[in-house]
Amino acid sequence: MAQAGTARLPLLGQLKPPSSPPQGKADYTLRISPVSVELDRSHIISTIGYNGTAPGPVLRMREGKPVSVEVINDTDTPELVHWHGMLIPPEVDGTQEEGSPYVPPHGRYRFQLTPGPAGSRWYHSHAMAMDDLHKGAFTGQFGFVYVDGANDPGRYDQELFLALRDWEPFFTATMEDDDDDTHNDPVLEKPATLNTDPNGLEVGSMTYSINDKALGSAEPIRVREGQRLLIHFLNASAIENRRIALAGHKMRVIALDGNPVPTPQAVDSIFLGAGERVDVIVEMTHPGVWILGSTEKMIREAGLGVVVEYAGQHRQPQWIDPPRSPWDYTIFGQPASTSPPPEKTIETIFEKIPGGAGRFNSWLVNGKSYPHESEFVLQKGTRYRLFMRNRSDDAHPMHLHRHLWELVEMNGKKTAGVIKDTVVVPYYGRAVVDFTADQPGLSLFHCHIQQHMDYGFKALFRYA
Ligand SMILES: [Cu+2]
Repeated sequence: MAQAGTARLPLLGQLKPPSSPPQGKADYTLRISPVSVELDRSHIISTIGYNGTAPGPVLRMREGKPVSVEVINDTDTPELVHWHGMLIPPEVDGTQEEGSPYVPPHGRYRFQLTPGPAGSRWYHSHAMAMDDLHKGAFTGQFGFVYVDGANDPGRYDQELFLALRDWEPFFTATMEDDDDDTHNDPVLEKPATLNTDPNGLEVGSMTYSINDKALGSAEPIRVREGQRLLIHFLNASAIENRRIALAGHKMRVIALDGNPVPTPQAVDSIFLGAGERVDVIVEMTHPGVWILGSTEKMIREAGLGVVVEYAGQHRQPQWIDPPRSPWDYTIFGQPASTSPPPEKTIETIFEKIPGGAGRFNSWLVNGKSYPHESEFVLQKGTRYRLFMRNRSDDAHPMHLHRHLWELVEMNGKKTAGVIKDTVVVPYYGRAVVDFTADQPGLSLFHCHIQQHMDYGFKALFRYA
């Protein structure tokens, strides 16, 4: 949608609130209903989406300005709309475990929320799926929320919202993901003896897109030499972590999970766990026709990419493999703090029970599956150091609802100043974050891979 004087959004429309909404009408309306997604001309899939599309519209909100969102559920399944990365109360967080109300089948629910903090947030179904791959995050119920505020991304000529996505999930014994890229030196949490029981089925996919189009079927992102692109990436996958590159270009990372980083850095590729966002600035200095997409050839060729075309250039889109350097959050941080660490610590240990849920694996937090009744009780106003020890052979994107955490250590490497809501804990690795318990009410802590969450990989944090 072209907008005079602001960024062009070639791949997604935006919903803006009317300047003076009519009495009784919500600022935004989201309608949950069946949709068709035309990934390419010969591949149209059926799923559930918002407002007739998947992803749903980019919702633009202003930090601190209360809004109402009317959600109308045209399906026969109770639904939950979660506002990922927002600091809002449990009643509107869209999470059954926290006691948020469902949007009833063929019913509606009006959210009243105050958007914040500023930056790239997103909304998605938080319904459980279990062994039904047509529910929850496996559907097309996802979209960006961009909260405008004091963040200054600098000058740019185009702003793009790109959601990475896989479709048509199936249960499989073999996984194709980029977890090796989470790097693993040292393997601080590798158990001395490994459970060698045969693994249960995980979820895979063979069809991918950026937003709603497979590589080659969207209109190219059209650029001119000398332009600067601001790209908001979201990994909206229910399943997998992903690495992305733009052939011929470096990307300057300016924000992680929507929060500006202390030390922006230009990198050859970016890595996003399921649920994570990365904002980058790209200088268009290398005329040609290029592919922006997954660094995995098979996944890129199965749809996860989009063409970037300079004005006046006409040729086959080119791909160049970027150097294989491990993804490291800490390069965007600042030197570790020398002040004393928070006195209160929370220990979490993640383990997989291969085949622990019949055909599937089950997952333990501190030796047990959900629920945890009394294990995690927070004192309001207290700052905590949270240790996440991953004693499994998968990387897990861990998310804590309604709070922001500051990265202090990744696999033994100290840092400060990187503020996130989701962190990929490398396999057999460790992540340590600090956070302040300043959001009373229940808060869900979980792996953002839908199947892992459904089969035990979650815990409730509660306030005393
Ligand atoms: Cu997981």
